[in-house]
Amino acid sequence: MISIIVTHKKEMNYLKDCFESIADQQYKDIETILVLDHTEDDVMTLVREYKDKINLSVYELEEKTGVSAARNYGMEKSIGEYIMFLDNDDYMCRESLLALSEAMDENTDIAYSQIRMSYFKRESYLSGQAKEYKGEEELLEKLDFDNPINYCIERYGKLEGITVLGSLYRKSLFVDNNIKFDEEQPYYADIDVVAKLFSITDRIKGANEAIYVRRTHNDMINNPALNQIPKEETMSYYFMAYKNALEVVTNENVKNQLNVILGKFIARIFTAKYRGGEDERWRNEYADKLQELSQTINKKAIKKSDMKWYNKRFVYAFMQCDRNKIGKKVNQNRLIKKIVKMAGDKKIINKTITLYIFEKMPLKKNWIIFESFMGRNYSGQPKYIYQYLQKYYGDEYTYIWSVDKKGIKIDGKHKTCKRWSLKYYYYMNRSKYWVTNMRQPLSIPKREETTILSTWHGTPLKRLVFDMEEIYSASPKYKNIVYRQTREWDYMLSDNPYSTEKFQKCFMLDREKILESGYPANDPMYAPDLDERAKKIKKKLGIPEDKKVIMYAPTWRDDKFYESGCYAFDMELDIQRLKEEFGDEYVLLLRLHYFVVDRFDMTQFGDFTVDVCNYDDITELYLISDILMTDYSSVFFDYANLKRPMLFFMYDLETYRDVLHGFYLDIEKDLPGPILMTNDQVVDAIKNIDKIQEENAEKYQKFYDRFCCIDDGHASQRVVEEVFRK
Ligand code: C2G
Repeated sequence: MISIIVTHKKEMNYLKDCFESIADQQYKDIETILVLDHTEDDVMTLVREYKDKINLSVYELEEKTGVSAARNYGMEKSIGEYIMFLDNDDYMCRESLLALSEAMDENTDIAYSQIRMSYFKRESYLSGQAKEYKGEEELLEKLDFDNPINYCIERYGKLEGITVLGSLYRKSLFVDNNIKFDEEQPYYADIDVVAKLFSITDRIKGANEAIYVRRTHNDMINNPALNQIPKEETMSYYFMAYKNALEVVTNENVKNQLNVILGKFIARIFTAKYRGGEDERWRNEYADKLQELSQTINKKAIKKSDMKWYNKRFVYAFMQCDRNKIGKKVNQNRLIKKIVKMAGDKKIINKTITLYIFEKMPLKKNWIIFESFMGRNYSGQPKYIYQYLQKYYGDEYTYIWSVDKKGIKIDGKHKTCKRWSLKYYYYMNRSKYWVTNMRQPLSIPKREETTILSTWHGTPLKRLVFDMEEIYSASPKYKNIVYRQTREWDYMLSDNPYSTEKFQKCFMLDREKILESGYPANDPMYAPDLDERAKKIKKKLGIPEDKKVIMYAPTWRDDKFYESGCYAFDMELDIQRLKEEFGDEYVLLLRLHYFVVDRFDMTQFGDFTVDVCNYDDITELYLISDILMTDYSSVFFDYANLKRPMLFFMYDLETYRDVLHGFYLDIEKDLPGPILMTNDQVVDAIKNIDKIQEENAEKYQKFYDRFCCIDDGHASQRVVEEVFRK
């Protein structure tokens, strides 16, 4: 029998996945031992659900606390001949236990799995929806699965990676050799245990079919995994773990691997902390301790390792120099690293020039740099704030636009700089104000006196950042990155009280930073000369005055990506059919989201369609549209200011809402127009658009009162007065 030992302190969602993966095993001769470590969660409902499915018994730690104590307790209670440790945030694939048990013959004491890292829950992982962990592929290529030391110790390159997880152990190994987890060690206790096990036995075998998934948490701010906790909190345990492990290891190879792991820590983590960290301990206590430990390093092991040459050189120097010289050595090492990195990277060269040259020049108090959708066009809130400033405060400011290509037409007196060019770094670093409708890059050195006005680009329907469970589209470190970016914001605009509430939560922002001003980009919808403006825009696009306009403006799909920021789009709308039905009366504008790079050949539809994917400013397109058809895009919150009809073509509603995103609104109840799933319904709705508008009148008014209650044509003024003129 296999005893699976699971310990639990918090995170119920994870625990369910973990249990489910046990229940799903092909191999059934198991018991599951759950040890609760003073949890505040109500686990009993889940326990009842899985009691029989996974042969579950539950124990609670009484006086003791910590994973080590919980695992030891679990071992004591186990009755299986074999044991396995499964963390409550991890899971296994179906075949795992069967494969491990098959590998465990009479000549084997330890059978280990393939370990995979993932940020995703089990369902996403198994269905292939989860993205691969960064660097996993290269790492796997380098590893020799059949070599246990290489696979179970060397692969991690850091102490916190070494783990007892994913392996099946003959329980007598622990009992006969009195191996236990050190209860004084809340962190890193695995290392000592693994080192002992690998010294006691070499009857260790890999089970290729067994896959153990270690989960990294995508929210390191609110829910860090053990290895995401700040180093300073765990350093004393780090030293202890390393020392204990070295003391028990008799196997030379394991010892060498531990040496390399310490060498990497000194060359990478320690040097970064020594220079950059505010924590003095890195320069005193930790430096001393590491120097002492470094005396155990076998230089040959470092020499043979995959460490970079300059890091090896640094470790040798570190082992020999006295404390007073460490600072000098660290500086040398950092300089070499920088030069090596700069050799192929323009961004790092520009950043270095910024730090060493531009940063020394005074800040320009009247310089404002604007950027819309990462420099792709002249649009959005930045455009209308800029126009207002130009009109009323013209020469008082120097206006700079960051653009990602040549040829973007911008009115008024201004300068431009190409995103990521040296000029861009120059203007960013010296400008007092940054106005952007997305997130600013963290790699641009921002001064303390710089004011960042984040205008954002829409009222949210889809859940954002900290309200998202899984992150499919961006880097799984997204939450952490956004957290750092939003700490730098001085102001964030909101279009309505609903957005204010959502932004506060999803960006973890203080209420004071949010300016509930309405959206400057919606000002033109209240302009007295709206009809005149619309006529001009129609003319510019070659649309006959007597033709009515339908704009189809869907959003992007997180799971249809080519690469970051470049997405595919499946055209589900039957344009040919619409042309046949409505070609005499309407023109169709096709406006895809700026992330979508797919383009459709629309020449076959003649005058019926106009491709406006590259048209700069969607606000202008709203002005000429008689009907807006969209899906989950925030465009409908803005367009509602015009009180014109809206249709929601949500052919993939279930996947989008239930798998990819999740919504803040109850769309069946709250949307001011019909949800359409098929092309038949679309045709029908357009035919009956007046009737639909009538039927939805009350709902529409409610929607308008909730989301358009602040917009009145003067949002730009409110923003300018508050941010620039106070
Ligand atoms: N947009 C556009 N054309 C589209 C879709 C969107 O020009 N077909 C522009 C609009 O200005 C819109 C903005 O991009 O307001 C945001 O678009 P969404 O489709 O809502 O998608 P996303 O970029 O994910 O932003 O709080 C809002 C969210 O952040 C959504």
